[in-house]
Amino acid sequence: MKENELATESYPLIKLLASGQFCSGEFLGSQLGISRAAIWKKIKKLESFGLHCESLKGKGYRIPGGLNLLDKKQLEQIVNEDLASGSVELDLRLQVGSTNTIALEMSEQAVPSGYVCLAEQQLAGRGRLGRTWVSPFARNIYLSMLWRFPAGAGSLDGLSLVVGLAVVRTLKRCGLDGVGLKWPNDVLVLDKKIAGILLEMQGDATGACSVVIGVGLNVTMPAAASEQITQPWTDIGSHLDKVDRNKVVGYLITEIYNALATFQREGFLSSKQEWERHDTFRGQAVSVYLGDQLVNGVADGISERGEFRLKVGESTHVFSGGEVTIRRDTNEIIA
Ligand code: BT5
Repeated sequence: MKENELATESYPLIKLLASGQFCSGEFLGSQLGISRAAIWKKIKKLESFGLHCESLKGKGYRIPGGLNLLDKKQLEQIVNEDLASGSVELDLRLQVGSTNTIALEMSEQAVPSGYVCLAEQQLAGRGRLGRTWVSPFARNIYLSMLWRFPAGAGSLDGLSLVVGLAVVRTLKRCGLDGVGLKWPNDVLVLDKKIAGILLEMQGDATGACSVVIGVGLNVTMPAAASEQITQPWTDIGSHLDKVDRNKVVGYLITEIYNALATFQREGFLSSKQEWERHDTFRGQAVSVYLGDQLVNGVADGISERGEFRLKVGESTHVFSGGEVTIRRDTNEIIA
């Protein structure tokens, strides 16, 4: 059985246990039309999603703390109320390799700007330069939006920065303070990474192109999964008591949609000041890694096209996206 088939098969049971309350084997069996022994077998399989299920004699089974599952109807309602103009097509999946891969496949069909693939879990979530995005089941947000740019790739300077701002606006609307940006694609809260952005393009520099905008945003990261993250990280749940994942996703979708529509009309320049207000590295000693090459200097904001500016002595170097990784000049290890 393939992994996503297992997810589909297990989902009715996951929904019954999502409240976090104890459910007896008998109740679960009657709801799903199977025996108590079959329920026990299914409960064991939930471990493969990183879902630990407690069992107590006389009470039954529960997922401690419960799960805030994504709900398509609820999401559509939030997005429809929140989006002033335009429209979004929501494609909600349980388990995928990468939502970016699905959206890239959809971009080859006649799907318009605003198509969104969301998943409860990614088995091969990816970051830039072949890095991994840790994507446990039903805890965080994994989202990819497709956008078509008729003017071609030459018009996309600063796009990932604008998406970063959309994530910042979302987090602020949810009530989070201390949100900042790290060029080109990280969103930080009090210097720890809470979200990452991965843009993948199809088309060429001169003709029309399609861009898949992938965003991973941590909501309530389980401890076991967090052990795989190779740099300081955080999630919304560490800063706010109550988080409604559907609300966060709904806001995130409308903020990204609005940011892309504005970017398409106006380009990056109108967002530059807002980006600079959230720049966490400005004025700090940093190292820029360009493949094997290393340049040390002081972060000096961004250019009008959204490039990273680095002061080295009296001169200023400018770096555009792609192969660049920036680290603070400390001993901390940042991937
Ligand atoms: C990114 O790459 O930050 C882009 C991440 C984009 C993820 C989304 S999820 C939806 C869509 N589908 C995908 O397959 N991808 C996109 P990068 O700058 O290369 O950062 C990767 C690094 O971030 C890793 O090497 C880890 O150090 C760290 N990391 C991995 N998972 C993390 C997480 N959940 N939270 C915080 N940091 C993480």
